[in-house]
Amino acid sequence: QWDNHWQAGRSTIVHLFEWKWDDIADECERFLAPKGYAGVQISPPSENVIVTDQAYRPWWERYQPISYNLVTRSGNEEQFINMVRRCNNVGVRIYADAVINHMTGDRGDAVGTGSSTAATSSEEYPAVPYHAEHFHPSCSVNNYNDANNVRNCELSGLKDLDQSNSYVAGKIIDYMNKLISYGVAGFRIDAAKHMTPSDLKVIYDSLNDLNTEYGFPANSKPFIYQEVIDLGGEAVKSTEYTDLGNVIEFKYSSNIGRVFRGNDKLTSLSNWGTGWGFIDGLNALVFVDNHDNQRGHGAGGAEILTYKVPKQYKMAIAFMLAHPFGSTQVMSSFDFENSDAGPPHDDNGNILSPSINADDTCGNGWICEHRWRQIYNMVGFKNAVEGTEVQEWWSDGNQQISFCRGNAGFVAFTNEGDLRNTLQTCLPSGVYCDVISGKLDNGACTGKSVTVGSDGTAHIELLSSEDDGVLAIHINAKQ
Ligand code: ARE
Ligand code: CA
Repeated sequence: QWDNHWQAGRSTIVHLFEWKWDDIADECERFLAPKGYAGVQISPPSENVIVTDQAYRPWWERYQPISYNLVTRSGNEEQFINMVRRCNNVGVRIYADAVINHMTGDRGDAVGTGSSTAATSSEEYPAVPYHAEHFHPSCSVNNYNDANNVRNCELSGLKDLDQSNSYVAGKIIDYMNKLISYGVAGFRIDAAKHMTPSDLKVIYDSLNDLNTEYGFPANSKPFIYQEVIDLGGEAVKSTEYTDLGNVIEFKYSSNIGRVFRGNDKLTSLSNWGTGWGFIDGLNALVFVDNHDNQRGHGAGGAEILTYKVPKQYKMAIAFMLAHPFGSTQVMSSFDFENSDAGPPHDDNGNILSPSINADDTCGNGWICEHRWRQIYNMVGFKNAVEGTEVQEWWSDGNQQISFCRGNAGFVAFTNEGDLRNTLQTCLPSGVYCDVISGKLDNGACTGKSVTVGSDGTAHIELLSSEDDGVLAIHINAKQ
């Protein structure tokens, strides 16, 4: 449950938020595998209610399941199977977002993306089937100081399943085992905070081993990462879930945002990790932003960095990928102004595919942060320095830092002022390409280059006027 099943030489999960299955399959082959990404978090594959009372179909309708049939705006069951096979074939793992805490909100007689119907007000979901007896009595999650309220009442009015009921647990287990049989490598557990750890343990313990037909070794357990928002000061603690699997460390997201927004000094990052009150890195899944907090849902508020603040955002992601803490995840968004609006779509509500520009970036309303050079090249950095430690931490005592990863990589940041300094890079002598301002291309650097001397030092220049506030070099991008 803790092994993320990343292949050797790969790292980082990209959340292809609201992407269609066919597009994800293409993306695994044409981009994610060649760039060294380890996996994809997909939007919930279970059939969801169609929300009809808004100006557009909101992204969040996918967090209101109406059945466990695999048919959504992302595609149908056949397309799902095909995606997981094609991604696994090129060594990219698929992690499914499992919405198992609840079903829909109170939406009267409702229809789902696969034409299933439900009488939501009376908690009748015939396509599972679930009936009223499978849900907790109605009450609202309104007191985060009371674990029973958080777990046994309705989050945002969503009909709250009773996972202590063996029939309910069985339906959830069947759903997750179906996804395992199709080759997924694990699950994000949505709203895990709102479920009782002992009930989750029963479910996780009943999951099948990963399917060896997709290249997983025998006896592999699915990777589990649980959404437990714990910024402190509430009844439910993330440590209640670390015995069950990984937990998303939301303190990481809010703190890295605060620091790189300039509200704290980069020098304070010297003890980044458990020194900041985070759970242990081996238990933690981390990111700069996710689909909730990038738009003011969930937790973290104005501290969260997103694609809308690109310079600081890329610095924060570069720091995350340069630092060894946690299993890393990168957000890949569609452009939004309104926090409820769904993905780019046609007049019939069908999701549009991203277009791909000549410089690898996306169009058609898709941001594709994972295709930004500074981001995918830092995934390459992370892969190059795998297994090494942070060494030779340097700072100016304020907003400039640098450090080595073993003898494999070196990174420098400035969030204020020009950095001009001779620094220890820990690298063998030679000329290295900065993978932020460019890359190594046919033996030459398309961006800045750094000359490392025989003592491992180099003159580093990183000016506040540059597009990016980070410089990164590693052994796989040596001239
Ligand atoms: C939508 C409408 C609601 C409506 C409801 C039912 O927006 O107005 O009442 O439907 O009809 C997402 C959206 C919700 C949406 C829901 C269902 O964010 O807006 O509701 O889908 O369509 C808490 C939870 C945490 C949760 C966040 C959002 O603890 O688990 O809230 N995050 C996950 C997903 C979300 C998803 C759901 C759960 C539901 O990532 O995308 O919701 O499946 C403090 C607490 C946190 C709390 C936070 C916000 O910080 O510590 O625990 O997070 O406040 O309340
Ligand atoms: Ca619950």
